[in-house]
Amino acid sequence: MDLINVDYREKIPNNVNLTEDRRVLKALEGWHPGYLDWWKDMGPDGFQEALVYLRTAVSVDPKGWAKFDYVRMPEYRWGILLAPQEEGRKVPFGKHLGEPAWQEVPGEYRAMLRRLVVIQGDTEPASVEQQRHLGKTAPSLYDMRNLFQVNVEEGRHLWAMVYILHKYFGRDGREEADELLRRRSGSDDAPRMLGAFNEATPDWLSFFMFTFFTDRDGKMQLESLAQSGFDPLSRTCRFMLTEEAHHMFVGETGIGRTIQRTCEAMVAAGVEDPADIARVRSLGVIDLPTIQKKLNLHYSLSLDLFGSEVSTNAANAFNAGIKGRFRETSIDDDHRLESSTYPVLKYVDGEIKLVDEPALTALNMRLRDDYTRDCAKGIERFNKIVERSGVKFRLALPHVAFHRQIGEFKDVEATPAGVLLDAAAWAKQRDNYLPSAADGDFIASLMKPVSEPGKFASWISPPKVGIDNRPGDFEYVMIAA
Ligand code: BYC
Repeated sequence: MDLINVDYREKIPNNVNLTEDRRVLKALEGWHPGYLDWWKDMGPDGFQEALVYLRTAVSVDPKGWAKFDYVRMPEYRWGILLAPQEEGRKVPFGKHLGEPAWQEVPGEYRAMLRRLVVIQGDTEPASVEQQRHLGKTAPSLYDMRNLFQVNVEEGRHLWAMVYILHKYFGRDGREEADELLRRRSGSDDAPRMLGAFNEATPDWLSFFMFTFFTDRDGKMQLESLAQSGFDPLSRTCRFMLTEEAHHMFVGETGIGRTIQRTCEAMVAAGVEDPADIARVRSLGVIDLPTIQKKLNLHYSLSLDLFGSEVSTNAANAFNAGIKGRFRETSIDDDHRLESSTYPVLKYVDGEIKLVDEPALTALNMRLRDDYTRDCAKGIERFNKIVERSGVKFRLALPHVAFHRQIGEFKDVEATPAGVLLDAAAWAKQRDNYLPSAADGDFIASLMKPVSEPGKFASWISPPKVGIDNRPGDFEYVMIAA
């Protein structure tokens, strides 16, 4: 069995030797029809028959792992791909530091591991559900194709977690895998597990913000799970990260192209004041203050995904060797954190203060700080686009106390600058900080589909290069195939 290239003769393409693993193969074959039903019900609405120019993973070799071709999405080959096993890999942190990495689930950590795998798995179909209506308002065939690429790969990431559940968790794993197909984003009875995955993605700017901010949380969480002493989880997450990079590319270039178009239109029309929203909007582009509000919303929702700043769950998972830090193996310390501290931003006696906490319980805060640094670099790239155009405006990440539902700041209100507000002042100011209903209506009015190859909606610039180096007028989606 070739563990680098994937066996595509099988119904479920894989590099985990499924043909030899009858029990798991049978369990996955049993789960497959329910998955397809879910995809048809909850996947991209109205485009199930379209031919989409998609990449499919055919190998886990970093040098050439994907091939591109036209595919109908329900026929996409969702496979199970793990990064190759590293000979002699050791648990890289926690109290088992230096012991051989586990190839089976350690009994004492079973419940903890299953919970993390289920939470990770739950986010993947949730995002497909959130984005299912967007195809109908795609600003171009290029963007439509990118949306569908992200969607099929989130579907594959669900497969990745379901494989782990079926292979390593027996009967309760099978039940959890079924539950992953039962919960629905935004449902009252059976919502998805984490807050941001129950929010609507009403328009394409939200989609780009989601892929910039929320997929970036995905990257941070996957990086931490890729460090796991439970080797199959580590290998699964390592390969998922390869695909995740494209999702963040879609977000970053999507926001960047939106900003670019706004600035170009402002310069061409001689509009100098970015706050002159009515004039900017009359040009058929999204004004920069509204882009800032969308950014405020999606960043704050994504910060909630890191859990509480001080968390015994996080400490236990680290101690156990189950979930590490971002790029754990490149950090120069004892990888046990028994006696070190980490500064945590807290709400103390009516003020926001940095307080030293045991580093072990502060792991969510640390990962969130790594995330914030990564986001901030992206924001600077956006500011360069604005600067180059000559428009005077700067985008910025809001303060971490702004608009939070989880953790230290969940019971207070703060401005994007981090100034605390009482409830009445917040209610008055809210629409200056977060998208208002009127902002939503304006953005919705721009969401007119454009389906002629090479053409783009008024509010977004074309990309610099095509996917798979295809020319500008390439037909990325054959809608009426
Ligand atoms: N919403 O100790 P605490 C991705 C719960 S995104 C609702 O503060 P902990 C993707 C928590 O479950 C990455 N509930 O937090 C992106 C716990 O409840 P129980 C997904 C929340 O456990 C785009 C209680 O509050 N992967 O891949 O240290 C597209 C106290 O928890 C929330 C992961 O997240 C919330 N936001 O950390 C597609 C990795 N936050 O159990 C995909 C796996 C906390 O006491 N998950 N709670 O009833 C984890 O590592 C951790 O569970 C969390 C929370 C980081 C989520």
